[in-house]
Amino acid sequence: MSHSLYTDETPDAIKNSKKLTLITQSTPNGKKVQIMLEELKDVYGIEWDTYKINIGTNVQKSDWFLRLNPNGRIPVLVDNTSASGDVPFPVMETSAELLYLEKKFDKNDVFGFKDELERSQALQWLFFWHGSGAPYQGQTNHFRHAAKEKIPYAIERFHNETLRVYGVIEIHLSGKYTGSPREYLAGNGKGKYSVADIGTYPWIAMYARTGFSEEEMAEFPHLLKWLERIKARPAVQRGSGEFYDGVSSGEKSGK
Ligand SMILES: N[C@@H](CCC(=O)N[C@@H](CS)C(=O)NCC(=O)O)C(=O)O
Repeated sequence: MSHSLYTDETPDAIKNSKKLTLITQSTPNGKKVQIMLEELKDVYGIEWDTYKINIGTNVQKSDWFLRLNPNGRIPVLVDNTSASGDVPFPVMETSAELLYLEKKFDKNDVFGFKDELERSQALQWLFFWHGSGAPYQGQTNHFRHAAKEKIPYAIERFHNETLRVYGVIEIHLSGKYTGSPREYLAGNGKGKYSVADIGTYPWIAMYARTGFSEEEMAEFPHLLKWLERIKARPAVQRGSGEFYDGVSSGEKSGK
């Protein structure tokens, strides 16, 4: 390879793929893109390769990975089919990845919208979770479960902010101010299952692991029903399922 996005260290499975490759681990962020690919498979029969890593080894901080995503985090899409010359096209940041996949494969807007205003709604909720949900819930996880020092203020702050964000989604789904309850985040009327839901669901689905009690969640009945509705989808179950556990053979440690 003459270009610098791949090196000798880049796993062959990624370099030599004739398809688009998802580099992932089955965390909430990984699941967003896993689910989107599985949904597109059900509608359009798309094919891709999956390369599973273990972020516990810090392989995502190694040189070969940082060339594909300087942020050193999963998931990343590497599209060898959108290559200019022999240069692959990498996509970082989950919401951008969902939109890339939507544009590339979802010709009938099954997971998006033709109408510009409905499309704007989907972007609003996708950005809302990306900017205001995932960072707070991620920090709640960090300070509650991972931090060596337990700092009560930090735990409480992020716990409460995440609950506030759940409350925003509850207001939206319940129709508190519009008089019309909704089933999904974006779209006219009751809404339509879309990238906005796919980008939000995997995080809220792990509320118990983050440390939210059933009593706290009972404040959000519409949010809980929305979770159940999405969980029932076969593509969501596959995208969160066993296939994505473990690592791919050939994964190289960054150390
Ligand atoms: N804003 C990023 C966040 C990605 C992210 O935080 N990924 C986590 C896993 S859920 C990760 O790779 N952590 C490993 C690390 O921080 O080194 C996105 O939406 O893609």
